Amino acid sequence: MSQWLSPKQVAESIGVSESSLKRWCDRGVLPFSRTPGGHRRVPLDGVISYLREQKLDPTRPEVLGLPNRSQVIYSHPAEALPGLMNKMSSGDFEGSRTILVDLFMKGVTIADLGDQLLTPVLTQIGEQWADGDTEIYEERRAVGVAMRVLHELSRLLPRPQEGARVAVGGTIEGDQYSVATFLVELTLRELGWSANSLGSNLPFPTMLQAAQDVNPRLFWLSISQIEDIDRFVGALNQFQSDLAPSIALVIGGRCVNDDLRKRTRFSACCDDLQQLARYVTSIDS
Ligand code: B12
Repeated sequence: MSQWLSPKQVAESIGVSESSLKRWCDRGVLPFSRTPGGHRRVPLDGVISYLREQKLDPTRPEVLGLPNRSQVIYSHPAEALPGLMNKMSSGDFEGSRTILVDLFMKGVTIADLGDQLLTPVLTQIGEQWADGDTEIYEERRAVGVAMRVLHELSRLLPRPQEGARVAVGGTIEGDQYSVATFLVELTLRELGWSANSLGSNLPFPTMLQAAQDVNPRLFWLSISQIEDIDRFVGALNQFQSDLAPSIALVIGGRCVNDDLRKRTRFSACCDDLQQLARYVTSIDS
């Protein structure tokens, strides 16, 4: 699916005439650029933002590369939880994508999709694995489905504007978890940041190098696996004092408990993505 669409494609997808669509472009309702031949081209993320803000249902979602909603549709994350659990645990990518992308199009934020859907679903799958009711391959498959849908949502989010605040982050050495750090990236991007997850299993020296090279406003760590707690506390505190004072260090993740909070230094410690969203909104203003 191209990231740029002709006015005809956008008009078809929304269910308005091409001439109305061109007028919307000219009145600034939708962003657009012109090809060297002078034709208007509308960025996909601009159309998606417009539909989300106006709470408009595209009449032909497939023209925008969105799932065709022939299946049961939900209005709120809580309603969708059992259905998504079912789809993700059976490895049904299309079904999971339909539920999550549809909620996103209805205006549900990435933070809420993560906190209220992906985290509870993966937690439940982890519990089933621990009880011997789920195979390892089923857990891995569910993570694969989550990552594929998140990649799709990433494509639908607005591209950062010139001068957007920059954030980078990832998971620490020995920590192979990839869903949470990607969710942090997308949560920040939805809030207008230029955010990039550096990925998983990153030694502290390379994260410090990244911080020096990129000079972000915010550096996040998602902490789901700690091999040696004392060594980790020392390394994290060293990292925090080596970071430029202008960089906010934000930590979160399953391993962040009261003991760790007391022993480590950071700018903010968040239980979930909603808290992160509130924190960045407070430093933005
Ligand atoms: C998928 C998974 C894996 C996969 C991950 C694959 C991948 N590419 O990501 C892999 C294969 C690595 C794995 C391995 C293991 N796993 Co595992 N895993 C899980 C599972 C099912 C899901 C984790 C997940 O992605 N959750 C979704 C994310 C989004 O949720 P989250 O991390 O909690 O993040 C939320 C918040 O914490 C917060 N957050 C997180 N990070 C950050 C960062 C910032 C900045 C902010 C603001 C917020 C924030 O926001 C998120 C959204 O709400 C969990 C179940 C569970 N309860 O989490 C078990 C689980 C964590 N695993 C477990 C175990 C036992 C293991 C293994 C030891 C198994 C083994 N014997 O090999 C190994 C450990 C390997 C290692 N060295 O890390 C246990 C841990 C038990 C314990 N007491 O610690 C769990 C709880 C399963 C269980 N119920 O027993 N696992």
